[in-house]
Amino acid sequence: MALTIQSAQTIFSNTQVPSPIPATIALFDQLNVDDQLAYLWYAYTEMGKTITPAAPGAARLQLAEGLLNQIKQMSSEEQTKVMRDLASRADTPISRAYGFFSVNTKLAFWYELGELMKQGIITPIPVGYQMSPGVKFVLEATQKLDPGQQITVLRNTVVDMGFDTSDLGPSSYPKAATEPAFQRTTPVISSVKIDGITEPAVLGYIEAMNADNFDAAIALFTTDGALQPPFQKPIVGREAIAKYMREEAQGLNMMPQQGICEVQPDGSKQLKITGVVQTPWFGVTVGMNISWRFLINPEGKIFFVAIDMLASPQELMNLRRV
Ligand code: EQ3
Repeated sequence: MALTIQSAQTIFSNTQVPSPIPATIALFDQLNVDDQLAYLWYAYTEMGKTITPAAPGAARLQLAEGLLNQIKQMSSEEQTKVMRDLASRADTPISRAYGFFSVNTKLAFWYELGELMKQGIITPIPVGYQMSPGVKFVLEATQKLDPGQQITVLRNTVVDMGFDTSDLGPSSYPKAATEPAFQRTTPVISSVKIDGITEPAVLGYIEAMNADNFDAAIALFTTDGALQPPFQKPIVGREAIAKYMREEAQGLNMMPQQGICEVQPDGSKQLKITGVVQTPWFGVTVGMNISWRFLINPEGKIFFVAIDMLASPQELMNLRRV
């Protein structure tokens, strides 16, 4: 039987337990715009007492510099309006420009705005703002998450801001900026050992990703292969996966720990591996518990891999189908 992405998505689906991350984001989405901005301020500054993101490099900040300079010139009311427009995804020139930024440039933009707010150069949360019960409720829900889940909530809310440019025709795209590299601060993890796993495509994938060698990683996929990032639809085809990896998978430290491999009657293999991933934004201070679900075709190529955030550390051991 031919492998399909739809059926691949269902492998090991009975080991999936609902993640508290989308539930927390759903609560956030119900807040009004000022409450959303305030929530992010309190969540970010509170989190900053224990973990702080690394400053984005100069090359990345340069991509956001034009917008940041425009905002710096504005009155404090105008600055507040820009932030409200971003949070409400309004169609304004700044909100459109932000919508075209890559994920990491969006994060760098807000990182810098946050720094400028702390210095008093950009107006902080709206003047006279009083924390509403809704904000308190979402903050309390956030405090119950582990640090890896908390930074995922922050990341996903920031990524969703700005005007949704996905429906605009290619003629409106600005010239794509080259994605700056993240400097690795920790040594590359080169020798990969995963309890229970000897599959060369999987070991090769982790090794290549840990060296930011996306060409080598892509070569392990079938031409019609797919990669499904957490909470997203599958990205299909080598070219699309390569673009995604260059934008979003740089500088990651992947530390798979254990897995299982089941050979199917047609010779394909289904593997589930659990472990920890670190993002260059927070380095070794935050580990995210994740799983990879691989479908390897009978020729040993990756047809599908889904990356899922685990609901709790206990899920690291949840490898059985029963
Ligand atoms: C200024 C302030 C505070 C207040 C204002 O009112 C509003 C906002 C938005 C503010 C600023 C907020 C800021 C600066 C937030 C910054 C958040 C950051 C830097 C979050 C970074 C998170 C990174 C994460 C969660 C990375 C996760 C990566 C994973 C799980 C990678 C998985 C992958 C694997 C394992 C693969 O095998 C394939 C690739 C893939 C990438 C999917």
